[in-house]
Amino acid sequence: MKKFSLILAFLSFSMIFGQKNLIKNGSFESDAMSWRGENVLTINPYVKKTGSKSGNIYEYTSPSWKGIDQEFTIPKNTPAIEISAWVKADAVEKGKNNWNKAVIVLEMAGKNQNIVELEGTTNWQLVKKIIPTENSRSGRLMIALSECTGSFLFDDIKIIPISKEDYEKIVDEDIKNKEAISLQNTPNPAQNTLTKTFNNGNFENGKNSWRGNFSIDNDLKKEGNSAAKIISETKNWEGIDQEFNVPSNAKTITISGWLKSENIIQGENPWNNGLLNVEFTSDGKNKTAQDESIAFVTGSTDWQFYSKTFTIPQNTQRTRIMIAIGFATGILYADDIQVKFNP
Ligand SMILES: [Ca+2]
Ligand SMILES: [Ca+2]
Repeated sequence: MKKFSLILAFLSFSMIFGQKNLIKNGSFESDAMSWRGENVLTINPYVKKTGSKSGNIYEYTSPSWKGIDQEFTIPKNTPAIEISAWVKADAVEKGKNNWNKAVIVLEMAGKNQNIVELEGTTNWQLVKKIIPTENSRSGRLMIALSECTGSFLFDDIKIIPISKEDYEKIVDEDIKNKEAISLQNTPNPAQNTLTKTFNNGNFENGKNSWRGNFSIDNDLKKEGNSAAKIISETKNWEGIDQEFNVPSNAKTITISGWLKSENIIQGENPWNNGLLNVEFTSDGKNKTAQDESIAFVTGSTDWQFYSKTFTIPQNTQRTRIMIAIGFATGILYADDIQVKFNP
C-alpha cells in the first residue's frame, strides 16, 4: 500500500505541472462525446463519482460483448502511461469464462491488458496502473461487460503520459521501498561480512561476502563449480547483495555477469522481475543517484551475459550490487558477476 502513496505523490506532482489527459471526455460530463459505441452507453446522472454524470453499461438478459472504446495518441518520448479510472459494479454476474466480467482493457503495442475486472456489487473504487508503452504511439481503451450481465459504472477515466524522468523515479522508489520492507524481515548477516572490495562474484567460495537468502547450485553453473540460486515462491523481494568501497580514482564502473531464469513470472509492475542492479551511496545509506539496472530477466532463459558501464555519480564512496527476484516469482541463477572500476 505504501507504494501507491508514493506513486500517487509523483502523479499529483505531474498533475500540478499539467500532464494532459489523453482520454477525451473521460468524465462523461459531455455525455457520449468522443466514445465509440454510444448505443450501449448510458449516461447516469444519479450514480456518479465526479461532476454530474457517469458512464454506465448494463445488460440484464443476454450476455454478449457490450462495450465502448476510445483511441488515443501517445506523445513522443513517453516510456509509460498511467491509466486511472473510478469504477463500480452492480450485480455483475460472471459469464461462462473467468474473464467474462465488467472489464477495462487496454490495447497497446499489439496486446490486450486488463486494467480491471469486476463482478458482484462493489463501492466506487479507484484503479490505477502504470504500463510501459514499448515505444507505441497509440492505443485503444475499451470499457465493457464481457459476455456477462449486470451494471458497470465508470467515471473520471484518465490516461496520463509519464516522462522518462518520472518513470525512473517511480521504478526506483518502488524497488527501494519494497526492498526495504522485505529486508526488515530478513536476518542481516552482512554486519560481519561487509567487505571493502567486491568478492566472490563467481560463488566459488559459497555464500561468502553475500547477504540474503539463496543457495549454491553445483549443477546449473556457468563458470567453475558453483552458481547462486535464488528462489521466490511468493511475490516478495528475494535477493542477495554485496556492498563495497569505490576507489577514489574511479571514474566509471563496469558490472557484468551471467544470469539464467526459470519460470520468472512478472509481479504487479514491469520492473518486478529477476534483476541485477547497482546502487550508489555516499556512506552505505544516502544515495548519490538512482539505482541503475544492468538487467531485467523474465520467463525462462538460458545463461545470458549482461554488461553495463556507468559513470560513478559525484560523492559516491560505496556501491552495492543486488541480484534479486523483485516482487515476482520464479528461480534466478547468477554466476561470474564481475565489477571493474575504471580510472
Ligand atoms: Ca463525471
Ligand atoms: Ca561459479
